[in-house]
Amino acid sequence: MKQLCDEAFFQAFVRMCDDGWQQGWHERNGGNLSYRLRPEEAVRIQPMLDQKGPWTEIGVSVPGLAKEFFLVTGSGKYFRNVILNPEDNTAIIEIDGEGVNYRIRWGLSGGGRPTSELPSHLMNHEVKKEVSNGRHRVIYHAHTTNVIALTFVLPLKDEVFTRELWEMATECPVVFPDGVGVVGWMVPGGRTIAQATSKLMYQYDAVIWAHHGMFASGEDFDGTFGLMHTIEKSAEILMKVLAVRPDKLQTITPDNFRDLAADFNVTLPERFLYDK
Ligand code: 2HA
Ligand code: ZN
Repeated sequence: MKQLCDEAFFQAFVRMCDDGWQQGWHERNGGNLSYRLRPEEAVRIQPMLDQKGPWTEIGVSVPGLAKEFFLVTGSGKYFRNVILNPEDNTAIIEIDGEGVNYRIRWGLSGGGRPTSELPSHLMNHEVKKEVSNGRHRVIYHAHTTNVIALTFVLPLKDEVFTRELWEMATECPVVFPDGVGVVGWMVPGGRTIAQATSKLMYQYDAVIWAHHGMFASGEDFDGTFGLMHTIEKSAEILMKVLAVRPDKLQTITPDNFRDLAADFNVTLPERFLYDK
């Protein structure tokens, strides 16, 4: 019989966990990943779903995700172990018809619960499903070192983070033309931070959590990992620049960005192209 681990989406999920671990973004049990299955994938895996766990409250209401299936990392599980034993470290969950409860249908073979950030993942999925007309399927949370460092030294404003990160690499405004959102420090793992983050997901594909990490959303694993990687690399360059010469000698100017936007067919909101 076909196994879940033969599915392409499952293999891409496991690979992405390992890629994130290799980048150094997942110390201990840090970070989490979720994937909203395509209808045909959910149908195909039904014979492999060997559990019907108890319905459990999500803690938030996501009616837009009623009856959807997700592959998620487990709470307290280490990204570095996912590739060694995916069945123990991840789970397939099903959302009920109202979008208020979930149940485990496969995985977490040694026991456990889905990621502690399930409210944020599901609220972000609900928003992104709506605004992308169903195209976005991946939500990724990582403890990206340089982005975290920046939240101690830059004002916690979307405009400032977006502009500074854009300036650090020419392709940045092409990769995240809508910019990045910033949430001030909040207690992780609950409804309040989920609400604040998902509100920003209407506008942005990436949201920074001050002194904690980042959330990224995308259509597939490559695009979502690539977005996280691009932003974190840009933050790394910015940290180096700030360490050596905070008053940059030269940079990419607002008019440079406007020229880039015209040539690369992207719209860059003028609110990020302010005079400094
Ligand atoms: O430990 O990253 O935000 C998992 C987390 C919580
Ligand atoms: Zn975290």
